[in-house]
Formats: sequence, structure tokens, C-alpha cells
Amino acid sequence: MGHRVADFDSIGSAIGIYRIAKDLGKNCYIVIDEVSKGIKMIYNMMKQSDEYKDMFIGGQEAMDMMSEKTLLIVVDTYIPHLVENQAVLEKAKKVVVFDHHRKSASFIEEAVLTYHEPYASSTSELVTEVIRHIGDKVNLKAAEADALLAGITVDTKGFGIKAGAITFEAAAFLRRNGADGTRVKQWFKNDFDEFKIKAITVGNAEIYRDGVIISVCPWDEEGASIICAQAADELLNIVGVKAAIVICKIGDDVHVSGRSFGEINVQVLMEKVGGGGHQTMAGARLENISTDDAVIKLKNIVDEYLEEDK
Ligand SMILES: [Mn+2]
Repeated sequence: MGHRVADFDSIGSAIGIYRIAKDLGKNCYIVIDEVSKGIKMIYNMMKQSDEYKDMFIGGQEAMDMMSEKTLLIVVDTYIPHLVENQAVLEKAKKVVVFDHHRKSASFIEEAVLTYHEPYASSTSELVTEVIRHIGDKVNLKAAEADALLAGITVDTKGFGIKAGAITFEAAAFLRRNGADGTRVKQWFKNDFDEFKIKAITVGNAEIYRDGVIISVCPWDEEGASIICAQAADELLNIVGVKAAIVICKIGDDVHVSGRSFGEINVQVLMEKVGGGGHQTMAGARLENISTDDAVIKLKNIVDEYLEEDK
């Protein structure tokens, strides 16, 4: 089980764990209730194939299947309230956690094993390392290698951030096991309308201070938070920009995406408004607020952060 609003790292690392479990002779399922727009393509592709059609199950189905002996493996988060289905976590008697996010206040305390490595680029990298470590017993298939490569690619923004020697070694291993960067790239595409909204969002941006750029996405539908994340990534390409914060309003809430190169810690920024993530990639949700008020609030936390950082 990954985190809520699963991204490529969450689903990629879950698929890697699935292969390990299967090849070690265990039944394994990936718990997912809501398939976010970003991962719909990979989810549907897996679901439509004979090999993986039974791989995904909902939280309720998982609850019905669970016994005392069931091992729950949580990937890409260690925070109890961020997992895809909290009831599944609560029911599990044995829990293992794989994650790369920096530790914050709450974490899954009852885990029998926590593999937590904040220096890793992604959970997909960690899981790839585990597969390499196990050796010949695990035979990764091309689609699974693709999923893990997608996780690493997204979390490193295309091997540009947090990609260390081990990250490239993991990618080389995935490539040797059939992963294909061109195929993976197809999963990241936007349709034309989304692309235009992203362009408008980038155009709306204003530099606030000390290289922090802020923008508002004009769209208000489910996929808007992904556009925000992508626009924030895009804004980091501007000379002098150290951190990008992009927001959108969906329903009553404002979704916030924070991205940086690490010098400005967006995790710390997002935690100030109840969100989380890691140093270069974080997010938050502000409830019952207008976009104008959200921008003011975010500017205040940027001020506060820069003040503390001095
Ligand atoms: Mn991740």
C-alpha cells in the first residue's frame, strides 16, 4: 500500500514489492482505492493485462482478506494518516515500511521493519536496491522495471535532483531488465488542454522574494493539482528561481505544490501549513480558503522561513 493520491513513486515501488513477494512464493496485492489522474495510464495498462489484472484491490477487499499472518508493506510514506487506507493499516498485525521522505513528527510506530533512507532519490530506488540485493530469485519483468524507472524519474525530475551514484546504478539495473525510458515518457504526457492550462499557470507566476516564485493555476478540476506540480517543476527552469509554489482551488480547498532544488526546503515550508513531503518536493491542502488568501498565507510562511533561515 502506498500513499493517498498515489504518484509514480508510490505505485512503482508497490509494483516492485509485488514482484519480490510473488517470486518469493507469496500472494501479494496492491491496495488502492482512488486512482489519481497522474497514474491512470499505468494503472489501466496493468489492469488490462492478464498478468496484472488481479494485482490491485480496494481497501475493503484487503480488509476482508487480511488475517493475523498478513504482512502489510507500506511504501513511499511513513506517516499513518497519509497511507491510502488507514483502516487497512490499523488492521495489519505486521507492518513493514519503505520510504525516503525525511522524518517528521508522526510515523508508523508499530512497524516490525522500517527501511527509511532520506538520502535515496525515491522509494522506487530503494525497492530496486532490494531487488538487486535479493538477486536471482527475483525476475523483474519489463513492465515492472518501467514502473520503477517511472518512480525514480519523477522523484528526481529526470535524474536532475537527488540522483546519486546508486540512483544511476538502479536505473542501469532496470534498463538491463527491460525498462525503456521512451515508453515511460509516454506516461508523463498531458493532453492539449492540460498543456495549455500549464502554460497559463507558468505565465501567471510572479517572483516573490529571494528566488521564490508563486503562481495560481486557473483550473479547478481533479487533475489541477498535477498541473500545479508540473508547472512548479517548469518554473524551476527560470534563472534565479530556487523554489516554486503553485496553487489551485478544487472545491473549497486550495491545493499547494512546492518544488525546489533543496536550498529552500519546501518540506519545511509545507509543514508550516499542515502539509508535508521532502526537501525538494512537497505539498499541502488548505481548507476553506480563497486563492487570494492562500497566496497571502504562503507569502507569510515564505517570509517566516527566510527569516528563520538567516
Ligand atoms: Mn517518493
